[in-house]
Amino acid sequence: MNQAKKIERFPDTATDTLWVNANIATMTAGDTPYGLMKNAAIAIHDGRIQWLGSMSELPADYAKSCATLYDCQGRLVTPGLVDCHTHLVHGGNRAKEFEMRLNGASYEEIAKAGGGIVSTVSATRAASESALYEQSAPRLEAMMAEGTTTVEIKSGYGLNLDDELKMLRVARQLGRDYPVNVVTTFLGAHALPAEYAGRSDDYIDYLCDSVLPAVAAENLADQVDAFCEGIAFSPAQVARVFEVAQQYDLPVKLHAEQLSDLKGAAMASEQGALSVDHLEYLAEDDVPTLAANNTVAVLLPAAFYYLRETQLPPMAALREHGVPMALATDSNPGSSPISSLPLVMNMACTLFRMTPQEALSGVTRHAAQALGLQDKVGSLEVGKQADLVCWQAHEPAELSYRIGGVKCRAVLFKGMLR
Ligand code: DI6
Ligand code: FE
Repeated sequence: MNQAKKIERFPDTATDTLWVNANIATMTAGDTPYGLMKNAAIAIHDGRIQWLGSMSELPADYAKSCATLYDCQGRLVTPGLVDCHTHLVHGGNRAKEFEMRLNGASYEEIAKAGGGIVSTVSATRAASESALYEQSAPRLEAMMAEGTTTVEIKSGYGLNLDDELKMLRVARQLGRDYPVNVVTTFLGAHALPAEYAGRSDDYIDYLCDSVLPAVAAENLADQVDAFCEGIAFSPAQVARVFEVAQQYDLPVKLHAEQLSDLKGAAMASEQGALSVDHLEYLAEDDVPTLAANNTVAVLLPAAFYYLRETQLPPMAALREHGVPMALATDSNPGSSPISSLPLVMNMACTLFRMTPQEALSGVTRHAAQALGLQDKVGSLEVGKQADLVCWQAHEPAELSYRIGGVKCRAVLFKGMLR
């Protein structure tokens, strides 16, 4: 770190908050594992990181001028966690379906029998905007308690104009009310609503002609996603939605290769998608396409676990080609009712054989990239937003090693203790 530059950046201002004696996993790119700085300090001013470095180099006036000083006592500090793929806003739950699955029904069978996503659609449509907010807020609070400071929230259980807008408004409102960055995603092409049964192309027309333009006009979505699957939409249908998204300058991403290989990931990557998500059935041959386009592979081990999937994503090929791998909860009522990113990290290590370092990169730097926010959050660097967690842990590997339950001692969001 170049100290002269740091001081120049914040000329005559005092430090607001100073964290000392920390083991800081900065998660910056480079050769140092975790970008780890032992016995280090971090100074915050105006919601941003003002200075970061070894205790021995800490400018004396920072300690004198700061309003609040935290002694981390050697504990681990990481960037606030980024959950880059969630379906947090939805009505109802699917505990009954969970029971059905345990009695032998498959996810696809449940979907074909009118259950699955479509049953959550009914509950979401039936909920008023305020009821939907009230149901969703506790899930956001649960995520925040586990160290999440940025969360992506998708629509996709409304599947008509009013209810998709309602979901996105709830997501935006949560972002205004809670100390967390919320990124919203339009996922109108999540499932075919019953009223369009047998007319999926007409539904895509409706999304492209009516729903997405209204979402864009109200500035309710930051990006656009779709579910490319046999039980959902074809790559050609997804491509039509992407075309309209691009007309509105909205970045795209895709649920791809979760249950079968439809070649959605390569198509999306070629269209410049920020990420392709799930990927258990991604062919090794398609991995170089992701690498060439710098598309993030978002892996969702909790959905893999919950559906008792056995097909692993092509981990070796993803690694070999240097594809950035992110991790997310996929928090949703059907295939991944989970809020904890640290638990997802453990699942990524045990189920996908990711290393603890890959897992932490997956919920910080690479997850930020999956949202196009890598210049703002996801690593601890001077000038970045001061979102960080001090854990009841000392080494970065502890976050992946525990099966949940690592406590946040303190969480800072935009420089404010929350
Ligand atoms: N893939 C998933 O795992 C979730 N959506 C998707 O496209 C499942 C959503 C649900 O079952 O409600
Ligand atoms: Fe999902």
